[in-house]
Amino acid sequence: MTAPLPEPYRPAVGRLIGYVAAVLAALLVARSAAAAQVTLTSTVDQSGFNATTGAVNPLTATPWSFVGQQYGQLASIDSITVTLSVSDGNTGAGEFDEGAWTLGLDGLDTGLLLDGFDGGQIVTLTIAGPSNAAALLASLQSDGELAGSVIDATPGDNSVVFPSRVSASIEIVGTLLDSGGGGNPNGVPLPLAALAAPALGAVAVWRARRA
Ligand SMILES: [Ca+2]
Ligand SMILES: [Ca+2]
Repeated sequence: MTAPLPEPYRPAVGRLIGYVAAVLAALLVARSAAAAQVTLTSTVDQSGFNATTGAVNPLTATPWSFVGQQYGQLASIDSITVTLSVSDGNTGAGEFDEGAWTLGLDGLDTGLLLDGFDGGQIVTLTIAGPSNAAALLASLQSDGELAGSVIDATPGDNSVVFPSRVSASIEIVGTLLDSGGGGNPNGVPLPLAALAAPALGAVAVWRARRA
């Protein structure tokens, strides 16, 4: 059996490379943390729409507004969650409009299926998606607002109400632009010193042990 080399013979340069790698790894983690996600939220009154569905039907009385939130710094929209109330929706399981309704935002079809709104009653649901994320982001960033609608792929067949005395809410989770792109108050990377401190501390301990 061959005994391992005594500790002092292990090349110091190899250890230093290890510590440098640890610092770089910490920096990489910090970079990905800097590409942070934010959540934008808005709640507005529903439209009070009370009619037979057309192709696009107004859901929000006024557009959902994100003014004052970080919509301008988004690089992507990652998820959209909407809460709305519908009276006599007929998109419940087995009902005739099941699979036919999707959420519209500024007229764009998000692909969020609005199933589960049963006929004959007011139902409030929270549903998450979406598709068309890039186009939605562009429309959001044009004015900070998104008007909500219900898109009926089979229009003209469903008498519904989007009651006006309740509100509809939306939550948008997006990824902020990399702070290197500038102007992002929430994406400021940690100072290098803060990142390197743990690794430098480890080096100091190592050196003290060697002394
Ligand atoms: Ca109906
Ligand atoms: Ca329909």
